[in-house]
Amino acid sequence: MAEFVVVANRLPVDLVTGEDGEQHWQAAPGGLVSALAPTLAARTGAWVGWPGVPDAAPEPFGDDTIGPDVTLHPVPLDADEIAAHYEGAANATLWPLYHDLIATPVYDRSWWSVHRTVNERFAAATADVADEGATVWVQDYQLQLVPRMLRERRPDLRIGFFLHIPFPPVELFQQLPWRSEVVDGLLGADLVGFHTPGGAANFRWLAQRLCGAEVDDGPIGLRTAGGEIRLGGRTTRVGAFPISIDSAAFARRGEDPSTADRARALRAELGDPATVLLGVDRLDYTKGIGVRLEAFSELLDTGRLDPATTVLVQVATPSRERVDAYRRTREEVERTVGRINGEHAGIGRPVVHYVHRSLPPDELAALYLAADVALVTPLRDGMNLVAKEYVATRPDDGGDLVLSEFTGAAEELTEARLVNPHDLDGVAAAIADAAAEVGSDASRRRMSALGAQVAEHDVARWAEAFLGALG
Ligand code: ADQ
Repeated sequence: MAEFVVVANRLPVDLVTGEDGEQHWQAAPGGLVSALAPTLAARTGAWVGWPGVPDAAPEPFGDDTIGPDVTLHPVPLDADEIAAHYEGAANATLWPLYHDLIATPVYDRSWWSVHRTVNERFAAATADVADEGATVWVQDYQLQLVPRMLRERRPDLRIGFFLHIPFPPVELFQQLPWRSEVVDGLLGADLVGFHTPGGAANFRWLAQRLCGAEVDDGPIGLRTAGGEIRLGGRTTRVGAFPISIDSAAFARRGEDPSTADRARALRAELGDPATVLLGVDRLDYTKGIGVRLEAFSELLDTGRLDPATTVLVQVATPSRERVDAYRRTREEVERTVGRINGEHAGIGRPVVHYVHRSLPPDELAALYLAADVALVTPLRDGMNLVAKEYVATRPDDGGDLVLSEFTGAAEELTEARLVNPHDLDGVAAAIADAAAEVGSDASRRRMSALGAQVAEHDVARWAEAFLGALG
């Protein structure tokens, strides 16, 4: 039995099939794992999650990489459940609804019924592993029904929930046929955390409107649980807890001479251009990859950037490839890259270098160090860790950051060149200005301020603030 339980869509390890045809576990390192490892390791810990492949139902097992006393509890999903719950309700209903309807959400009743069943399964697995009075931290939009389901099974638990994506404006959220169920599901928690105060305020308003809760109307605190929602004799608190990264680890990589060597080699491989622009994203329609490609294209068309001395590197990790909107986004991005290169590249000298793969952390760090300007232009993003990773990897205070106002990160990284991703002229102007001012005192001062912000507010502080508020 565990005193501290993390519940997330995925386990911190993936079940993969090796070249020998045998299945084995492979660490899936990520921000969440490094943020929670200290808390998990300090107590008897458990992590409840899906192993990432259909029908896998292994017994719980220990994982020493996180801590000596940490047990992983796989929750099995079959292929139909993956299609209806994960690809359907989570990624074709909730994801687009919570990201401002950039794609049209699909409201499918059969998906939702499977979504409910899967949330029940996660709640039941958690109820089985949590000790009397344990603390449980449920993560993200796939599991919003879990807090209520778990509360009903185990009223003794202290339950926290954190939403990693934006919580939408109330008038958009009201479209969801299961809106009251979701709000009530979250109200099963003692503390519900969001990236921004705005998301928390939207949720509080909906709790009153849809569930008849009593709420206070004070300002929502940052890194504290200010807002209170009272329903059925219980109180749920809400707060804004902006997530971050392991800033020191990124800074160490940035300072490592081997990273600088690799960054120099990368620039040489790119043909030693005067200016390197960089985009790094999951290939997702929310990330605004098309926006920056169009802005770049216009700058080349109008001669404001020179294709002989400027390159754009776009690294896009394959993502959710079985969901239609993602297939279309990939086609659009690849068509645009082809068009720009067709119009502006020289023979053997592309102007857009497009990589549709995930890169290892060392290579990513070298790219961050090699880039003069990082382009982070989502149409909507809960936080955006790439922006924070880029500034944390630049202990030289070099580089520049063009950042969409529509990211959670923009509320903290206020010294970045903030842009409205719907305003193509504005995005193009910010890119042109950043390219013209590479290495200037002004851009160094701004990068230094950005680096200091991310160094101070790292992911350990995020986890401490949330768990401190949860009590
Ligand atoms: P994501 O939408 O996945 O996360 P983001 O915050 O940018 O977005 O994190 C992406 C991560 O993947 C970063 O750590 C980045 O380094 C890595 N990555 C991206 N492309 C890569 C590549 N080609 N190779 C290797 N690594 C790559 C969701 C929300 C965000 C929120 C996070 C955390 O959508 O808004 O910031 O959760 O809460």
